[in-house]
Amino acid sequence: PADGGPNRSHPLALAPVSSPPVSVDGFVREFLRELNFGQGVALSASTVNDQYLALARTVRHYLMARWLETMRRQKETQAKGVAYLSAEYLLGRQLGNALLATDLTDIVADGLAQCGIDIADLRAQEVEPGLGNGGLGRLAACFVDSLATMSVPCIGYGIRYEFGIFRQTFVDGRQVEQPDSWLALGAPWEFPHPDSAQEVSFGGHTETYTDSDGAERTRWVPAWTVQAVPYNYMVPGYQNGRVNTLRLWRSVATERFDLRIFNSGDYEEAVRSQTFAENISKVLYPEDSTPQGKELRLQQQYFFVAASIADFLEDVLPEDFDLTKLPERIIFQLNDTHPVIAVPELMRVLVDEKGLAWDTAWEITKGCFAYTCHTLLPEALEVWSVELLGRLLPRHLEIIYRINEEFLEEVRERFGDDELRIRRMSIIAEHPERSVRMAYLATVAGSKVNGVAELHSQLLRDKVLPDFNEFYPGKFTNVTNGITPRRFVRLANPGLSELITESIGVGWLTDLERLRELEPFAADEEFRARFREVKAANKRRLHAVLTERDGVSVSDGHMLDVMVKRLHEYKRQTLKVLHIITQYNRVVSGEVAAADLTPRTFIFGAKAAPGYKMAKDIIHLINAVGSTVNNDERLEGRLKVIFPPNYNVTLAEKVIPAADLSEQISLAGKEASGTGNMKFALNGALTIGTDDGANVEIRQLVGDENFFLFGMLEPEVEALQAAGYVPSSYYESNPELRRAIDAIASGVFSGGDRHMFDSVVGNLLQEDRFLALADYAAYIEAQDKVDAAYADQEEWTRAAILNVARSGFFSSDRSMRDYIDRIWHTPPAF
Ligand code: Z15
Repeated sequence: PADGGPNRSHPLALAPVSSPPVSVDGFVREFLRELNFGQGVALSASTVNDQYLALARTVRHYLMARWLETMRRQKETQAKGVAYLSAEYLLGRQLGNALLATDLTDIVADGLAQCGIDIADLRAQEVEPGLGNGGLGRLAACFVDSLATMSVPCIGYGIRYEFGIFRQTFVDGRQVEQPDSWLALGAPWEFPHPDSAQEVSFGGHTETYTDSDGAERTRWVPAWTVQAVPYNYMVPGYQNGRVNTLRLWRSVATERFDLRIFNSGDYEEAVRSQTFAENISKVLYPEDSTPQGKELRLQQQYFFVAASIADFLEDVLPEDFDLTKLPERIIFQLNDTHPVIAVPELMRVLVDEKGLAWDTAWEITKGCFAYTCHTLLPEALEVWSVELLGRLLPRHLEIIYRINEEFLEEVRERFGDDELRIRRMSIIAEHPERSVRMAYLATVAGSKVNGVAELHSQLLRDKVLPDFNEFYPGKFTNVTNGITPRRFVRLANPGLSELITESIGVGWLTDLERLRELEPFAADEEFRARFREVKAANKRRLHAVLTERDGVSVSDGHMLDVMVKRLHEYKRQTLKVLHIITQYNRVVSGEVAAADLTPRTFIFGAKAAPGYKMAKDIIHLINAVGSTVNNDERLEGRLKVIFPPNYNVTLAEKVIPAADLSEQISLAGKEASGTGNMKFALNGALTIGTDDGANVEIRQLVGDENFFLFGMLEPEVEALQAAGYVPSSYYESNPELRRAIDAIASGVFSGGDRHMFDSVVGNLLQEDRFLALADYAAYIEAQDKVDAAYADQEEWTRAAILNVARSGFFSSDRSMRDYIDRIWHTPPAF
């Protein structure tokens, strides 16, 4: 064309090139072509990694036409969509999911077999992108999966950390962190677009000036700038021909910045500045729900959010877009407070750069954001010191101050000069240092604020943000979390999936409430036998995985009792340990014959934040109890403790389908939702759990008789704490509890060392913030009931089947429908 641009009307450019032919021969040709021409090796000379990379690239070719088509249609229709803003996406391995989405699993397995390759070996080669810590990051991954499957327009925005969540190892039972070099062997799923980089600036100062119309305006004069380079990932819907986009940002030094320093002659400084810029997306902060207030973390947050907003406004929207219509085109969903700096950023862009009036910009902004809160722990609510925020983002601090002033003015208009209320509701806290309360900013700016389970949303309204709930009637809502059944049932549990499909037909995977049709099968003896056989096969598979991975075995015929989640005191892994020790003591004291114990294997999986001392001490204790229990012959092999290091999505997919019992034992009122709890129920484990988070809804759905409830309710917790909780009184009045704690303190699990676990014991007896001792008796009683129930395998299986049949509600497809109906108003767009 005359203007030198691409010829968009070339006949072959009108539509994306079609997908490669879907046949075994066609696949083999494509695969070998990738291996030879992409990877540059002959099949005979290729390594497993070569083969894996070639396979991944072949499979992504099959998705490419659909991806391009999805983007083309979205550009054309400009249908309203979601921009999910999340600092974390805990994706898990991509290959299996891509094969499932394209329905190519069998063709690919056959084709590889013809090449003499076992697909399982290639699957095992993939290093999962661990770009998240735990529940919050995995939730984001489930949500984008569901939106693609439901054909809802969505861009996921986040950070391409060079190092994801650390790899956990144990040395003498203690956690040691290793860097997660997930990119080292190649990154076949990502598409970098350095040409679409955005600039993100920091520091400096603001100044006022008079524009050409004579208006007083402000501009930000930043001190330094980095480039944000987008890396796109495909988010394929399940066999629906749609592929959405996940856009993760990587920081690199700007050429301009480098050159300036370079030209000044300071080569070393120029290289240093490059390192400095690249630090921003270097590593995921490993604290799950305990923000550290580090400057680099705020840099990360602003970095990805500023790049995303610029990307959306400059590259996604058409050039002539009327910005006052923005709320009709996009909703920015804030995944916790981590991206909340997006609020003043959008204001800055609209007012300072686009020249809109403040009030107009504020109306737009309020219509474009919604906020999800994921916690109730006060220490998890993010605040940034005014000193730091003002130094890094001076214009944003000014904007936050003005938002706060106008907001507090509204509060005054409504409630008069109620200074206590004003101080309580101010976005700016004065003590212990002047700081910005990010959750308040998000609540003021958001069109909606949601909690992640019924109980959590209620407590959010009543306990965490009651003033705001009063001030903004109708702003608060609930969306109970969910999980994607594609990954956590279909991929993780093919045996169960096949049994389900044989029984109720296809279609349940995208309409999970249809699992209800399994209910009558709970009464069918033959079905129960097959269900048990699936569980047994999953245990054998787990045994094979753990033998290969860690050299440990899962004993045949044991109940598999699983507690997998981040290590946090409120989740109460120590309560689980006290139960194991109690069982141990019952046998070594002679009260219970080993032969009368229900054989149980306890599996733990948990990473501790590297700076969280108590959590690391608890990991050490679990490992110590494990090695004592596992090596004590008096137990006759009837109790076993396994703690495979580095629990991640990949391991979860093997552990959860094998579980009989799911441990969800947080102190009532502390776990916002939990999502592991849902994965277990959907894979036919029974839950022993407190009345907390989504456990409440699981129990209501599966029925009390199919759930082991124990422990204080949230109001009882409140009351006990108000009355003054004295943990040692429980120790003194419960002999079995005393014996368990004494065993730790007397060195039973530390080769006679009486001080090794002082911190854990001292904390339990003197502080016990999460009331483990208060719930101990009830927990042991419930566990004894579990043992009794397990003895009747027919009844147990019946209950397990009903757990599956009645948990369809916990599909993240349902969560997405709720977000769409209550918050986003973004219908599917085909
Ligand atoms: C995180 O993983 C969760 C909450 C947080 O505030 C942070 Cl910073 C990280 C978890 C909740 O603890 C869990 O209960 C919930 O299920 C999950 O988010 C997803 O909502």
